[in-house]
Amino acid sequence: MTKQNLQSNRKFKRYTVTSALPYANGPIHIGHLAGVYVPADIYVRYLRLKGKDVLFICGSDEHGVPITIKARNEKVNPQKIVDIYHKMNKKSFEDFGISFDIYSRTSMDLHHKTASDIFRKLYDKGKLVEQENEQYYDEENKQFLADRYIIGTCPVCSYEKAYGDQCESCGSSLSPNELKNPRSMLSGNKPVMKKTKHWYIPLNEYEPMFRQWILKENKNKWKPNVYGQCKSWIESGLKPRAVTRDLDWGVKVPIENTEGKVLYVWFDAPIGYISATRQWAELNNTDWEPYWKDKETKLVHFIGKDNIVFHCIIFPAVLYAEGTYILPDNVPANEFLNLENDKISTSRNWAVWLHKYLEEFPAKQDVLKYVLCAAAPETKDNDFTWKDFQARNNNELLAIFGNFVNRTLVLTQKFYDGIVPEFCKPDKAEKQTIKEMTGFAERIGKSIENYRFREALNELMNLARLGNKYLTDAQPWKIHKTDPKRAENILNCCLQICAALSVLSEPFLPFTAQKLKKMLNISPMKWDSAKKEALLPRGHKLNKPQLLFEKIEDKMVEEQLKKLHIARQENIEKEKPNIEPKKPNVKFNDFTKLDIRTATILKAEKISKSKKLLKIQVDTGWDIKTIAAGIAEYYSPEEITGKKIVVLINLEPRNIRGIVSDGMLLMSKDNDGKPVFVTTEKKCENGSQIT
Ligand code: B3M
Ligand code: ZN
Repeated sequence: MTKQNLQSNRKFKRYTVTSALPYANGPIHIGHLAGVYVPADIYVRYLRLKGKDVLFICGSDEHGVPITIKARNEKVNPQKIVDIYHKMNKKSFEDFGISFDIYSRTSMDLHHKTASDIFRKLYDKGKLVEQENEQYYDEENKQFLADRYIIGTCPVCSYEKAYGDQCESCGSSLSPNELKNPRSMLSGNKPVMKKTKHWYIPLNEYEPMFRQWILKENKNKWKPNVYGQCKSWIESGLKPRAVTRDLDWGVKVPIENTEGKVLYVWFDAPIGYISATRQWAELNNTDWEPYWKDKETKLVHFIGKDNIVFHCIIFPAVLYAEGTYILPDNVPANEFLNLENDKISTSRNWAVWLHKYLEEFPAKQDVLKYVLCAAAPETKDNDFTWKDFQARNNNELLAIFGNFVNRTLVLTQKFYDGIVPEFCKPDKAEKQTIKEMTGFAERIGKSIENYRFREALNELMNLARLGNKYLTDAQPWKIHKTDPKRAENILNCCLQICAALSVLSEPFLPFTAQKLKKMLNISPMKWDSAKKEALLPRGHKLNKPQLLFEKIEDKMVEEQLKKLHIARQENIEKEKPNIEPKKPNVKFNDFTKLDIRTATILKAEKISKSKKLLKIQVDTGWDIKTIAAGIAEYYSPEEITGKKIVVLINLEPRNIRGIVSDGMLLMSKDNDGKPVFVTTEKKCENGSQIT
């Protein structure tokens, strides 16, 4: 990232740091962590070590159509879905060491009140535009259809299961009336167009404000990827944005006669940061407003790139229109993290789930946090691989950081019985090393303040490299008999570096920092104490050393990759419940015994004693056959006469209800379960072989 987005040195009284509220309809995965929560936690932990007043906010985003769809698929109430994942995600974050001050939720009453109060204030101030337009309506369910509840044929690629807002096959973003043959996901019926009223925030009216606030004031302060997205949104012309929806799950619209309408999820969700702050203030018996209304507060939103417009344009427009809130000082959005060179996908189960990782590696939170920070998609999409995870653990954490600390502490135990030795008349090497050590706190801090966390982490590792190299070069174990004074100076110097590491690693490796402080027998220190030349006084008693990291073997990597592929395969089968499970493999020779031909239906007739059967005569090119087919409930004899079909012609004849059926039509089922004929893409002569 260029040095252009240097943050101003303005001092703030307090910091409100938010991180995107994950939808409570699924677990947290490494993409969420790398994109949002790891950088946010590093930033907050650093600010706390600098003695700042910081409030770190998160919680579950519990409204929105994806949750209602999942609830519908699982035939439960949406509240049941959000209760499961709110609890799971809250615990995962806690176990992983993401240090929120509160993990709230938008289904709580206080949020409904906060969001509807803000909406109502905008409504009363005349800041919302009322518009009536036509929307798709499901007459059977007496419900307007949100975009995701409408499926149809994509106008771009003809994919038959495109959603009303997006085609997942070709990625086109769509609007419902562009879909061919639109169907309701609720009833399967064709929806009708019906008038409905909604409220809009006229973003276009705030264009001058955005041009000043973003395009001028934040041009060199916000990350280029964020600034660029906002710029194109503003330049393309801001339009009124709907802030209500026809849905029965969400924050009710606080206006008379709006039954069945709720606030648009992206109107209410960011207000969830505010309601979470109110909840935190109530729990801590303090005032919430300074964190959202005092200009001396620095507001920072940590999000992924898909949320930029909501946090830089829509939510600020709402707060600006409300009139008493501050706007974000920065929105350092990250790009996306891929997994093993493929997009992370919940639906395809292509992910490393945080709760699963914590089950398998209960004591390796810091390793994952380290790797996700080192591979963070700060300026472009990046890739997580288990090989890289193993390499960074073994070659960096273990071989540099862990190895340096362990050798220093073991040698101090061995030569000085775990007591910090004297440090007098140091050599040039010691003086130089200590001087260099004192410069890291400032550099790492600057990188963090500029949201360059990969750079900050690398600088932390440079401190460990400094110690590791100095110890290896100085070799105190060789001279401690011949030059005991020098050996004392060397180990004292190394111990000071270990102490500096215990302070400066806390934002990145909190569990390791805690362990290291325990071994050094020191209590938590402020960030700037690492600028001092001596953190550990002579004579200070150390505790017994223990290993900070352990080697990760190839076997672990192989196991994880295998799990990933199996999980994806299982998910494909699970995700398509109406897909018959695959039959056991057959040998090629078995297949070649089947004689499958193109054919034409010459004649069809109902059978008196059966509702299901039709007696069909087909010309197979080889002969004329009679076949009994169970399709009478779906097709009339007239409509199938003359149809080109495909037939298995060497099936042993069977007697079906008095008919000697001599062959089998090949058929499938459409999305509604109706039998459909298999046929060839182009017209073929009767008798053409299917191979
Ligand atoms: N629930 C998460 C997402 O888009 C969305 C963030 C809300 S932050 C207010 O992945
Ligand atoms: Zn498409």
